[in-house]
Amino acid sequence: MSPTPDPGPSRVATSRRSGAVTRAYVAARQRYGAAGVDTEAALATLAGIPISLQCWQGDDVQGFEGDAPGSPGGGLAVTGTHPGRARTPAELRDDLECALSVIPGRHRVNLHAIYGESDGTPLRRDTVHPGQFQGWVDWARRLGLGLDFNPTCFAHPMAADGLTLAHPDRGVRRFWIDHCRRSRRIAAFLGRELGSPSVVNVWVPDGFKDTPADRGRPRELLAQSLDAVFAERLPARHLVDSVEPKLFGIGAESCTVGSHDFLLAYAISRRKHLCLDMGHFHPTESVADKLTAILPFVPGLLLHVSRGVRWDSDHVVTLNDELTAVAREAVAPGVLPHVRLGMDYFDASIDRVAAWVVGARALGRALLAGLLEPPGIRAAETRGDRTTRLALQEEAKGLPWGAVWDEHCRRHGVPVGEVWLERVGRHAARTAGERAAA
Ligand code: RNT
Ligand code: ZN
Repeated sequence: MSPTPDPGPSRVATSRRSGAVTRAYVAARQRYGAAGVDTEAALATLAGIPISLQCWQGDDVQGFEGDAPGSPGGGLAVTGTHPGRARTPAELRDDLECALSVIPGRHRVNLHAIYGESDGTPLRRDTVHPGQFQGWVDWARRLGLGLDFNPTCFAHPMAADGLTLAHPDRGVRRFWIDHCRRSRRIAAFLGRELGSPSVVNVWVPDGFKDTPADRGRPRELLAQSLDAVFAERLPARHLVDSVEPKLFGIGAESCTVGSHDFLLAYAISRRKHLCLDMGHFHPTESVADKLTAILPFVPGLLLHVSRGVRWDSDHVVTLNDELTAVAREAVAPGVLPHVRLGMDYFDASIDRVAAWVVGARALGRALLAGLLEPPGIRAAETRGDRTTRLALQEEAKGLPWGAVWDEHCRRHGVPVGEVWLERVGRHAARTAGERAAA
């Protein structure tokens, strides 16, 4: 008789823990069932929602052009001096893999044009091409990930005036139009190679520090430039075009050319996706309220899930009221198929891999909480019973959604609870030496 292999103490602890997770889930499933919620259906829906992880969190928005300045510019600012910044595509992918290994579900990665890899040709905005993203495609294919894309219209001498697509000089505009056109081709390449449409999101920092004398002409130019960017017809099954408005940026406090009103109107008139970045509005404005207000008039929405603190500070996303409210709106049955989710923040003050994980797990929890909303809340509203609606909304906050989230993590083979920190810590320890040496 062959001896039973000793599972070892940590294996035993894990399976005990796993049993506890399942028992808590079974109890939660019953509790939710009593409230009319099918937790299995919620978990199945959650498993099908991809989150696009922003590659730029891993290296403080520096990219691989080689001559990148310390700051990303364009009104963006990365703060913090935490060690361990990824400096090469291999390091960045290694870090992303670590983050993805502790985020439950099948997700995506969001690239910027500055993250290409030289294929013998120099990395330049005006010549960037699909071949420079072959390494990302190979990697994404191996991991079963989709890739999204962004032209990088900042951190460049041609953006030094704070104007790109809306610049009064035709040559400068042409430069950025070319860059954005090339970016669309790269996105189409990513979408075709990976069999999943790539969202190509155009954000330009164009704006004025002080009161402009003419707000009209730059907007006319931006519309013309965007029309030129989108003129080439590329297959919708390979890419999704999106434009991202913004309230203001540092050094562009008095007027943003691509303001919310302007790009909302542009997206509606040109049938483009609109990107709603949670840090791009007045702090008391509800981004959650915008989804159903805009969606009937555009083909879809891209959410840049972020956390502004006093301004568009791009703090790591946490499970706060705003996130819960946005996620609740995003998972509504008529909305979810038309919304794509991407993270957008960059924090260099803490471990960068942990920053990805904290934000993505927070968003996952928020989405799940939305999917687990008891139907009695809507029913009460339908019959005009506002008292019950309010009471049930409050009671729902105390339902055991945490146990359902833990089960989601268990089923997807990722650590339950804070155990993920150990894996990220080991990764940081493994990479610290080589990154400190350079
Ligand atoms: C800037 C926009 C934009 C960028 C990224 C790097 O305010 O939010 O989406 O953060 O493209
Ligand atoms: Zn954004």
